[in-house]
This record gives sequence, structure tokens and C-alpha cells, in this order.
Amino acid sequence: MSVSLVADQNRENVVKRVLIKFNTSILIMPNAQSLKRWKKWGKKGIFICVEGLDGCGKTTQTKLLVRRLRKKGYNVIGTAEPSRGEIGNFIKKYCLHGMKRVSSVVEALLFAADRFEHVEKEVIPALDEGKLVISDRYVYSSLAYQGAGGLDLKWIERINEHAMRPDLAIFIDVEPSIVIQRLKPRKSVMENLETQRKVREVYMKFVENGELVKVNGNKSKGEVADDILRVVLRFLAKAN
Ligand code: ATM
Repeated sequence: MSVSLVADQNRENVVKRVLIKFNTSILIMPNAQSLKRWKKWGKKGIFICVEGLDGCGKTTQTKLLVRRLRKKGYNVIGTAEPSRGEIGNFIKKYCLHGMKRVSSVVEALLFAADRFEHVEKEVIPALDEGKLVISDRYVYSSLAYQGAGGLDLKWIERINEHAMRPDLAIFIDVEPSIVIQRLKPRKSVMENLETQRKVREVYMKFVENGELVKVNGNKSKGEVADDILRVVLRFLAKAN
């Protein structure tokens, strides 16, 4: 394994990247400091995430949003967490569809590792190309789900400090009792009423402090999609 420090000329040496060569693959790991600076000065695209309880319609709404923004001429890509990478696939098998729930600490660490890969392999390259990136779940899912599992939110923030905050985070709010009914035939280890209630409580803390923008998910699919699009277009109008 060889390690080298490379200054990125394009960003006036602001972003230093540690390149770790391991076998044939190369991982690009901006450190936390450079990620913060990169977010401030170097980034060309915009990063949005969509959050919510399982069964709130988040995946459908994220896809609709990507399609509608493309129609309006935006250069958009949709991504998701857990990611399609190896850690993401491992999480799906080991944490979500195992016989019982693993420890929240293990979940938090695995999701943070998956997130960092997602950020460096999918999000940053797309933002560097000036794209609008829409992620179905991001760091607020760890705060909500692993926080609801009893972990200190500050610790979850700390292990996720290498993943930059999104520019806009949307929370699709649906009552826990309603999502549980929707989910009946395909429950994972986290999909029970008590867990979903606790998860919503944590999400609502971030709505209250203004980090998440709440959209009422109890309306029809089309109405929710219209509301989300309105929030995003308003944000983009201000950002440009
Ligand atoms: P989706 O249902 O959106 O694919 O998410 C998969 C699960 O992963 C979801 N709960 N269930 N069941 C939430 C969970 N999850 C976490 O617990 N922490 C995280 O950081 C992320 C990204 C997802």
C-alpha cells in the first residue's frame, strides 16, 4: 500500500487529497478540513437529500423529483443510501434483513463508512461536474435511526464529519402508524411502530432547528411531488 499527498491545482491548492493505492483500486479521500473548504469554495453542483420514515414514499418521490428537474433542464443524478457499493450491499444483508437487529454502534459505523464511499465515489465527482445530486437518504438517516437506537447524536455527527452537509435536506412527514400499515408485507428489522415513532422524533428535532425542510407526506402522490418540487425550485432560485 502506498500513500501520497497531492495538491489539487484546480482548487488553488485548497483541497489536499490523500490518495491511497490499494491493489488496483484508488480511493480518493479528502480530509475533513479540505471537505469543508471544498464545500465553501470549490464545489460547482448542488447536493440535496430526501429523508423520511420507511414507507413514506421517499424513494418514489426522489425518482419523481429527478425526472421533473430533468424535464426542466437541470443536469440531475439520483443516488441512494445504503449505496449500491460493497458496503451498502453488505449493510442490506447484515443490518436490514438479518434475523434480528445488530447493535446500533455497528449500524452507525457501517452506515458512516458506506456514506463516505458514496460521497467520494458518486456525490463529489457529480458535483465537480456541476450536477444537481439528489440522494434518497443521507446523514440524517443515521442521526434519526441510530439516534433512535439510543446513540448520542454528537457521536453520530463525529463519525460522519467526513461527509459534508447537504445544501438542502427535505423530510417527507408521514405518521408512523400510517407507514407501518403501508409496510406490512415487507418489514425489515427496523420497521416496527415503536422504532418508527422514535425515528420521527429525531427527524422532528432537525425540522425544528431548521436543518430539515418538512413536506406533508399525507397528501396524494402528485401533491407531495408538487410540494417537494416547489421547495427545491425555490431553493435553486435563491442559490443561483
Ligand atoms: P430504505 O428503506 O430507504 O432503502 O432504507 C433502508 C433502511 O436503512 C431504512 N430502514 N429500514 N428498514 C433506514 C436504514 N438506514 C439507517 O438506519 N441509517 C442510515 O444511515 C441509512 C442511510 C439508512
